[in-house]
Amino acid sequence: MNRFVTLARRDGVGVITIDNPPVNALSRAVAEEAGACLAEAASDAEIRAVVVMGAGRTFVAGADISELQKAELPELHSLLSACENLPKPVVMAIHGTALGGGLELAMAGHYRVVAVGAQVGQPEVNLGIIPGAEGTQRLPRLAGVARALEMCVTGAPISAPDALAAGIIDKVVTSDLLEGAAAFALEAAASGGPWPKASERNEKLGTPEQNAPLFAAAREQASRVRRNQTAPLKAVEAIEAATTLPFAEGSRAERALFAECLRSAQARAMMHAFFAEREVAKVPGIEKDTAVREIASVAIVGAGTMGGGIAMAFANVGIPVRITDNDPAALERGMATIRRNYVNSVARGRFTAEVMGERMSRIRPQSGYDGFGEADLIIEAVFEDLALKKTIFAALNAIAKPSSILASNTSTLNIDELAASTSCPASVVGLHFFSPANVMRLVEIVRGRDTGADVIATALALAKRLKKVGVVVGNCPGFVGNRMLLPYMREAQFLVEEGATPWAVDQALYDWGMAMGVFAVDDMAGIDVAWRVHQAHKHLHEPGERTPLVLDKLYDMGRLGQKTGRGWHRYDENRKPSPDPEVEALIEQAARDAGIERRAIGDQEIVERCIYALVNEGARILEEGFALRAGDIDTIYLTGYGFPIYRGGPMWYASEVGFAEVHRRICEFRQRHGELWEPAPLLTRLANERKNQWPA
Ligand code: T1G
Repeated sequence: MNRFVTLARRDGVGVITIDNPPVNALSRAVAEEAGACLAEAASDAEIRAVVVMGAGRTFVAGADISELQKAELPELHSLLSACENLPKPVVMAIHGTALGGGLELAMAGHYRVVAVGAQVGQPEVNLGIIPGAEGTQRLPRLAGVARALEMCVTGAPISAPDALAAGIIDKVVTSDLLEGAAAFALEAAASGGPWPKASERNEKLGTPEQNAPLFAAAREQASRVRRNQTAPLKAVEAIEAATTLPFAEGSRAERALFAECLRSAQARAMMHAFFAEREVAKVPGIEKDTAVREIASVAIVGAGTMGGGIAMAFANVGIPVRITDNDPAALERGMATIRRNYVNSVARGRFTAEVMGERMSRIRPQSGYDGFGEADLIIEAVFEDLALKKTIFAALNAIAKPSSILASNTSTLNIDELAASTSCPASVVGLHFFSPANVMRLVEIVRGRDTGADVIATALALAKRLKKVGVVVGNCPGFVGNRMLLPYMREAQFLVEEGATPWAVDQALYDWGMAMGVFAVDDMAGIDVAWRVHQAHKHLHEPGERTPLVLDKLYDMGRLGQKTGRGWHRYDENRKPSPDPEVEALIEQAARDAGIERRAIGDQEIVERCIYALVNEGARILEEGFALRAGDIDTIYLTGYGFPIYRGGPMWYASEVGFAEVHRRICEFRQRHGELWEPAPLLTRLANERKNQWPA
């Protein structure tokens, strides 16, 4: 008895339905059962044509990634061949998504009929692999080399109309999909065949002269948009094989490249990241049926960079926003920035001026708190000053409606202290967005001592609605992301005092994969912001503890980063950074005055001291319970701090290096640099127990 795939007979059409919730992943069992249904349909004289479709919300969203994670090679070739060589027309009826192995299965059919709103794609590079079920061989034959390269190198899905125009699908159905597909299939059957096989279509494969510039451009694009990632380049290689080898040989070449990718550290890291990002939504005490408060309107206090970006994030998904600032000029500047950002997006063709108009119309600037009493959610986004925030929370408490949620965008301050300024601590939560808030996917959802389960559930659902990743964290100074960032930035500053230059530190971290170097991030966010965080955390330092020497000097000199053209680096009018000899001299002098011996420092030490500082603090956070899982910490760094996806996040990276080795290096750093490098007890325990997995 099949568990996942069924064959139904419908007026001469054999309807094969794949039902493997939630996304009909093509697991080994599903592939086997589908093959059996095809064989049955082939031998049933009553059946003149076959329609294959998915049950529930989508067609097939790919091979089962949990099987791939075990480096199990999916065996799909026999199913694909059975489809393509069936002596009856096979029509793939696609709704929702046909991704990865799902599109590859679809392309093995003779025809593809798609519902409006469906998307198709080869997103395998997002998992550090390439299409492994003949997708790199059939797609260029259906859509041409250029389109196939675009889809496999970027991994971005395309819409039904684009897929139709590209020749990937045959028809977009506006009415009932099964109806439309069955009719299409019977028409094809009536034609008597032969029915088109993508594997035999060579007319779009181009000539070596035509293709050479395409492959060169695709390799350049792969290196640029997916820096240091191997899979996109392997995908280009596989498509190249499609243009130079017969189908069967090209498919063998693809399978070899696929196997190579599947067994790579990058694929392990990116599959970890895939599941970790989905796991963050599973929070103990928050069940699928936990009550969620309705959020139909939002109000924001503070129209600075963060307030403005947050307003855009809500307006972009259709939620009206009121925004106020006690400084009318700041409110005006904030609205001008919002408008400028939208104008830039229209200019880049992201959406139309009409859409811009709709979004702008949802953002209502105002002075004072009129109407704030109607808002379902009020977010305070003023600069980091506890006293000011407490005053604002007390004022909001007086006007907010009982069902309203009061949230703070603070990046470091104590949520319980803010909640204590209200009479409804259960409705108080931290919603820590990342700059630019209309772009960055991460939202740290800070759970206070009294924050209600319904408020956490509401925040998680809201993050999904904003197309962001909400990660629930505990209420400690700096929460998770920024708390780990402090030792990371501390080490970077110590490294330059000991002999490296800010430029060399940034280059080493960038080459290792970080989206930006630590000093470039400081300069972008503003040295004044880092200075304020530094001041706010001074009380955490032990007496006599070594602290960075130069940041305060830069602040005192008005070197605030990009916005003043000078920070750790120097910036030209296009904000292009370059090394600043004045800062290097300033650092040398500060080190000399502090009696610090300077020496040559290599990239490996730079990377290890910065990344292991992250890991060590992450381990403390985990054992103190301020993060639910190591995967949550990884997701925070991957979606909020520019950590390279192909390294899986700091905690995953440490488990790949091996806890014993990370611990050994940390002990060496403690030996040389002191107690700041005291290894986290959890890390010491795992290293001693020779374990390489963080506790679940
Ligand atoms: N395998 C296993 N589980 C999957 C899965 C998959 N392919 N896709 C999704 N899930 C689970 C996910 O973990 C979550 O589980 C639930 O489904 C809902 O997902 C041979 C080798 C389809 C766009 O890369 O992009 O085919 O947390 O929360 O936001 O060449 O899921 O509920 O327990 O993301 O609506 C290629 C991956 C595979 C697509 C839906 N395919 N999936 O998004 O839901 S490699 C992909 C997605 C391959 C072949 C190769 C998205 C989605 P849980 P969700 P969503």
